[in-house]
Amino acid sequence: MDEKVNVTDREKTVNDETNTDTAMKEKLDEAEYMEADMPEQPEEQDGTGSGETTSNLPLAADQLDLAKQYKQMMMFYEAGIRQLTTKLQILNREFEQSNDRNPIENIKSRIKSAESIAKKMERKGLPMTLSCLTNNIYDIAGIRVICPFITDVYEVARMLLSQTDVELVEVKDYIREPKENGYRSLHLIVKINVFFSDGMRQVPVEVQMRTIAMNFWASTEHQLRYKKDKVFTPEMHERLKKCADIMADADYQMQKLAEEIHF
Ligand code: 0O2
Repeated sequence: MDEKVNVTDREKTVNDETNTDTAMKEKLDEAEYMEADMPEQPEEQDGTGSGETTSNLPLAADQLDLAKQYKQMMMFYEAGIRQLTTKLQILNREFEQSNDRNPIENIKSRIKSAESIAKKMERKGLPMTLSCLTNNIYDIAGIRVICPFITDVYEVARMLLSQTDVELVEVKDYIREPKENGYRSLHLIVKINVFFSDGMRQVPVEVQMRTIAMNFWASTEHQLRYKKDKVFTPEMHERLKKCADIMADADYQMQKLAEEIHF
């Protein structure tokens, strides 16, 4: 997570590995009263042959510290979601005022679960550190925006990205280029400025934008896919893809109707 805070404040942040390392070393130094929780270590495990015992295992206190930092980090992502949701709600309300209809049907948000984060980091071969997490995983905070028409998706995206405190990091346009299985959606990774007591942070948020029809397909497909004990045959994949194409055609027809009546 990008931070625009001064050097003194930076020392307090969750991203500072050096700080974490120092804290870890301090905890190791005062480990005496923690020994009850530690498994016995064989002698000379530091490989120096000095006969002194050292431990590289995390201590309960370190883990508590880490848990605290993780919680704080999640609070930053939560704040990013709130800020972005408010922006989208304001745009929706403003559009309604001038066009008598809403370009946003629904906004949903989620923080990625610790389990999903760990799986993703493993899949990407990333070490399980907080700094690695914040620097490489950009969909911890996620917002899903559902719009009636395809043009609404692009208009809401345009209005959002025109704001100076929203920085575009990445676009994946699965509407123009759908996934092989038929998945359609516009994915944006943005960084949003959020002010905290010690300064401003740029919080990354993944925004998935799609139509009601695209969302119907994605939500039902997701439910079917997560029945892990069931195997999908190629014929079933084909049928799912066909459903996605039907949804795409419905979107196209609705869009044409809207244009014909100058919606
Ligand atoms: P969840 O539970 O939604 O968080 P990258 O992040 O760039 O390294 P990734 O994760 O493959 O690579 O990115 P991509 O392709 O942009 O897809 C990320 C998210 O899009 C997924 O999140 C889904 O929410 C959604 N998505 C992508 N493909 C499909 C699909 O075929 N069907 C459905 N229903 N959703 C899809 P997660 O992390 O898988 O899960």
